[in-house]
Amino acid sequence: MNTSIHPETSLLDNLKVPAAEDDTASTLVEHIQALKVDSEKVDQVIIETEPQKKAIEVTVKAPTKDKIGLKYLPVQYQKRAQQEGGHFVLMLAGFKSSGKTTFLNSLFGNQLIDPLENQKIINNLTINKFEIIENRFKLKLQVVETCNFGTLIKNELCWQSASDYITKQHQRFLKQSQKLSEIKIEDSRVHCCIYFINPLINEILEIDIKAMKELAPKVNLIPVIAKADCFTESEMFEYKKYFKRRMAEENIQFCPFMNIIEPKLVKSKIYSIIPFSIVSSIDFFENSQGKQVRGRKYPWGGLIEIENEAHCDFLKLKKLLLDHHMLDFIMATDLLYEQYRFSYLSSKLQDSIRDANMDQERPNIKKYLTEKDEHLRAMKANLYSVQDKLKKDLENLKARKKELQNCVDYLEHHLKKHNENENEEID
Ligand SMILES: Nc1nc2c(ncn2[C@@H]2O[C@H](COP(=O)(O)OP(=O)(O)OP(=O)(O)O)[C@@H](O)[C@H]2O)c(=O)[nH]1
Ligand SMILES: [Mg+2]
Repeated sequence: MNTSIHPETSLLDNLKVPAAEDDTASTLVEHIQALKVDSEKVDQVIIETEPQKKAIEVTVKAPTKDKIGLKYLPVQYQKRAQQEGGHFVLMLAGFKSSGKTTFLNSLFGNQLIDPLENQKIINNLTINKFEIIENRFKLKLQVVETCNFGTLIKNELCWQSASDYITKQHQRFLKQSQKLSEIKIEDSRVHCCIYFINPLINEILEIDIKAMKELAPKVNLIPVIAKADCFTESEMFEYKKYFKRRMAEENIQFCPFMNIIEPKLVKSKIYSIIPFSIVSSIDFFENSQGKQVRGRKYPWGGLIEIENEAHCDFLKLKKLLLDHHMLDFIMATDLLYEQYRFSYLSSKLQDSIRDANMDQERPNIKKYLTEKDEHLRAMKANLYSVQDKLKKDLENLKARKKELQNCVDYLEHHLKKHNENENEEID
């Protein structure tokens, strides 16, 4: 229930609550009376009544000079954020020499990383940390860049290191948050991954599709067409159409978690523009209006101004990332992390349920095995006795055979003798 109170009249007169209807109402009245004392300093107060938790809005005139009141809460937050600073982890993924480092330098208008400098590569990734200060606000920036993408022997898995890195940071954050420790958790979860599509006209490489399919569900992924100055305006228009169609066919969704936080942002500032056409440079040139602009100048005299929205989408992406929606990316990362945590913990739970079931089943299995064991032992004993019996029978047969052989020998001997005697008598 919302009730507006005119400052000229009493709080109680304006409060449309039935007089002392129940305990809640009378408690509320006490609350309001107590508030009356301080009401001069308060602009808006929200009171929650127990147990129904109805919100009652009270509007009171307040002098502006005192910096007291809820309206100054955002100021306190702002002050605190200013003191603490922020941190952002940006991943740049894509083919070798697609312009990742030049894009980073252009984004911050500074040579943060020298593209020609040899970087320490671990697991096909380089990691650089920076502290960027703007108007006394400190931003800790961590940049993770893929290396050797597309140049490995097993190229079909070249995105694996980027994907593993993202998962590992979630794992690390989960492990650290499970520890009951006072130490502040170092959060290195990736807030945004800019994916540099290989600039081929009328084609998206299978490897790019596989990589985006792998990364899109894990991180706020933004696809960009690197070196967009290789495209004409109509080629770019057609390519963007083709890209959107292919992504729909492959069911690849970009920044889906942003939809929960900022559905309008996803539609208007991400989906309608992706893939962002990017031209990067940190060099300044004079444009046709005599203004110094960052751009790329070509031998035939043409100039592309990277921050001119008529030339490419660099400025739109810069505004999205740095000026207006950095916090949304951070919040969407929390949701992605929660999704990771949920699936990790539920798989752990399933494992322990399986183990518990095994524990329950263990006595039955043991009984079954003992029974089988006894049965086998009995069968074995039976076999031995049959074997003994057969052995004995064989021995008896052998003895009988011997006896019979003796009889045959005896008879043959006597027959022979008898024949000899007969022959002698005839002679
Ligand atoms: N034409 C054109 N060239 C660009 C653009 N961005 C970068 N380059 C050039 O592309 C080359 C490679 O740029 P890098 O920024 O080093 O590319 P990378 O992706 O960081 O390269 P690796 O770290 O080696 O994978 C350089 O010569 C850049 O000047 C662009 O928008 N247009
Ligand atoms: Mg690089």
